[in-house]
Amino acid sequence: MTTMKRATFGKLLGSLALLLAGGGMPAWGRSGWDELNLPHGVTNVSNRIYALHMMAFWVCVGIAVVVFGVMIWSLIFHRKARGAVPDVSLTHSTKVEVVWTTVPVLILVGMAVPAARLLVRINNNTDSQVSIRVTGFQWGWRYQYLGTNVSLISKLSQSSNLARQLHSGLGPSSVRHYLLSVDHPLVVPVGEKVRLLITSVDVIHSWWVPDLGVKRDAIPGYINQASFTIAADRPGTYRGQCTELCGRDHAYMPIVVHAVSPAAFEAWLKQQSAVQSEASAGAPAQPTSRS
Ligand SMILES: [Cu+2]
Repeated sequence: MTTMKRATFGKLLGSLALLLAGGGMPAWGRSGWDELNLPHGVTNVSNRIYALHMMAFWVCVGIAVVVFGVMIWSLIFHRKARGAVPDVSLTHSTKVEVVWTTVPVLILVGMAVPAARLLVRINNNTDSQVSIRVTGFQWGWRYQYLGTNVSLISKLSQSSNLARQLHSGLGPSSVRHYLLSVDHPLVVPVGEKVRLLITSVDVIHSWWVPDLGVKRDAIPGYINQASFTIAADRPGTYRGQCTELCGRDHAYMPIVVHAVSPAAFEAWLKQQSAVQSEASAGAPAQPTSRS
């Protein structure tokens, strides 16, 4: 092994050791590692999804360590060079068969029970305080706040839209949140359960915001439900994308959710309602954005 190869190998081993120890990666930093992993998110459900994901991850790591450990140990200590001779008299062992059947069954049941519990929780859309109809279309989203006259058309922001075009004079790196920003974000209150009624007017889309733990298909002719409650202490902006390949501009219909306090949400809804009532009385509706 050359000195360079040895140094690279040493760096890799060092990084792996730090990673397994749960420490920060020297080059990536904590945020870099977080970027590679599933996000914790800002809802109770997204946190539970994360915990379940990590549990499954460590179970897989444990299985890999045991399986590869036994395999490597066998390769080293029972190789022909050491004089190992196959035991041809051994045809089967009931004891071993019971063990290798029971252990995986117990592992699977142990993972399936919390997963099923979480699925039931994810699909509980009752007792929501805010209901919003989400309609996917080529290429954007329409949000209608049920019980009000407020509705928004949310499309890729002007800056991202320009930067994606050749010879526009604007480069992708010059745009903040390139392809992840919109003209009119969805505004929701924190600490309240928001129910989404998701559908589509043309092809299948999918509404996906990882931080909310929500990913639901928007299917023409069907209404799928999803709900989330953003933690009261986590107002902010959360971004997502259409995650069903829906055609030419599939990559250009992002989702942006603004989570604000319930009081700010009520004020915003009132203001939007007044603006849109006025607009519908005269010119075509043109909702204003909060951001
Ligand atoms: Cu789409």
